Amino acid sequence: PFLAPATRPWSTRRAAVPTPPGGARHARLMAWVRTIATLTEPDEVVWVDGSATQRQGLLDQMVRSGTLVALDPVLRPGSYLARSHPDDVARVEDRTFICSVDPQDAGPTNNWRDPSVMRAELEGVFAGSMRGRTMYVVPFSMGPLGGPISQIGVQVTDSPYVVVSMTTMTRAGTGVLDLLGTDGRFVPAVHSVGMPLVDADGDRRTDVPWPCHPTKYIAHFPESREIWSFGSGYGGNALLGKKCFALRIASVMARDEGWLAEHMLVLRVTSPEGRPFHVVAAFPSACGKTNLAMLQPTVPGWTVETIGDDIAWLRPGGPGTDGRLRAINPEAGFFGVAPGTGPATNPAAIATLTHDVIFTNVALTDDGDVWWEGLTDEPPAHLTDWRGESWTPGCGRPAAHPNSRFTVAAEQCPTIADSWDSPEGVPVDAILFGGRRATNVPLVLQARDWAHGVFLGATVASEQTAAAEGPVGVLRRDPFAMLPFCGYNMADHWAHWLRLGDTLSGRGVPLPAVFGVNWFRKGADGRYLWPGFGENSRVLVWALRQVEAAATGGSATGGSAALAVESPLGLLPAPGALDLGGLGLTEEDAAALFAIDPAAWVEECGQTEEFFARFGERLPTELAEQLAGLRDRLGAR
Ligand code: SAT
Ligand code: MN
Repeated sequence: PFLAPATRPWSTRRAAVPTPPGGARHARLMAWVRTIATLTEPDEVVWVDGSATQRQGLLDQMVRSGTLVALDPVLRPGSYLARSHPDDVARVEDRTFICSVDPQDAGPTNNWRDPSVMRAELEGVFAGSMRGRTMYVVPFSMGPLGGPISQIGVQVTDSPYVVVSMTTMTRAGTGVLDLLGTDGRFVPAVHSVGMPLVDADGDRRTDVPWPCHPTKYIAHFPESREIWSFGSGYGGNALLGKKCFALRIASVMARDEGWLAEHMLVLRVTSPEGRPFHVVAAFPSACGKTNLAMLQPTVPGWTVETIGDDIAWLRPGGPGTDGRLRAINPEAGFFGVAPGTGPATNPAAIATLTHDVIFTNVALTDDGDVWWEGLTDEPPAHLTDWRGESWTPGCGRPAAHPNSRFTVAAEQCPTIADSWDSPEGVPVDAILFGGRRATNVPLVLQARDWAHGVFLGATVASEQTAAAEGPVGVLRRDPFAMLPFCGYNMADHWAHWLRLGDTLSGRGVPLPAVFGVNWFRKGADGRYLWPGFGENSRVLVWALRQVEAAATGGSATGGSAALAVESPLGLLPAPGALDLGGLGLTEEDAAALFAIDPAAWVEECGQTEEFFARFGERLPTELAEQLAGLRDRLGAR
């Protein structure tokens, strides 16, 4: 139960909120910071200015306190290793709450909590939660400062690890306060690790390297655009600009304001003729988004550059533009999974990680460098594992946690596009949706039109693997790869996509082409049919040639040089139009990559119907029609 600050015995010290650099111009911001400081009772309040000096000071302080290990300055300059509490290693979906006034607005796929009940609960847990600690105030911009698609947030946190991570992952510091002026809009985000250093009797306790709390709250208030996060220091739970703001809260802002906040990578692809294309792609976790974002194409003459690897904000271009959908990467860094990242799978990521990286939960080598499964074929003879214990090959434990991460500035990536931080964003030519599907879904297909594309997005699923809970082979539905990230009713999200398409078409603005892709189809013998990684460029080339054909007036399916053929699922590459040569594929493999089994698809339509039924009347009729159309084409009606 909430204890009013005045009745708490330890509340004699109230932290003074210092004037931020540039002056206390924004009355609402100052009042909010004072309110949070009064509730959480830190020893001190510090404004994060974004300077290298302040950042280095925090890094040095964390080395002294044992939160960070400084890596060897020659092998890995400017880099550090953090080891988290063993129970604070991932997002906590069952403790992630959408606190909309109406439960229907959260929808059947989110954990809903009554906002007033949650507020009271949060006041209880945050009361005095920063005692003995410093409260940092981090003003940050998602997207280039002042850009037409960008948004501002302010996070308070008692974790220096979160501060330095936020200064890498977002544009943080005093420039954001200047932009906010006296009454600019910002999303307030409160974060505490939930382990005060002074107890109710006023006794101090010693800190631990990774403070956290067993009971976590990742709470979102979509109507008031607020975030409250308690008990965790892990990225997706604690770096509140990322999933909490840039996806859950931003998706609600986008719904209300006519734009999109999506779980998508952003690529710039240039053809041999020098024509640039921009592609966004949504994939669920563990489906290779970072690898595709940093893809090294194998198709001669084509180049691929990185713009973003996790989140895209898309907005119709304003006055003075052609009005097409434009995308930015709202982040400024990558928070990528380390295991499986190696010179063969993602050389650009390896080159990105040579300096100035914060690693979390990877293994430490005896000479002060890092290692994880997949970095090299053979592990070193001895390591310190992610828990800080001695490790030797064959000991039966992974050296790095499977969700161990790197945090690094986007501009360190050798394949980063010049336009990656363009404030206006880049025009979107193609949208890809994909999951991990051993069966049914072809390597690539194109949606017939926008509504069909929304249907492809709404029906994204990934097959359950043995590694996750639940029976193997069962489809986990992950519409738009947004299942854990949509801040409102998923069916309303589909309706919003349909509406946006209507709006743009109504203005005569061309819409991006939409494709479904699947790198993970397996043969009858259980082998992956497709080599993936750099060879995925072959699929991009086919898709973008389709985009080009449509733009030059050629029909996608017509004519003798047709690139595509009709199928019940959508447009497939015409024979020979997608180059499969030189990959060692047998003819059966090549056919199996695109095979459509009508009986299996009729079965899958039944599962889609069940899934759609969860949304009741909120399901847009267009999607029910798409499902009926698919059944018709399969001959199932
Ligand atoms: O949620 S995180 O950003 O920490 C990682 C992810 O799931 O993409
Ligand atoms: Mn993600």
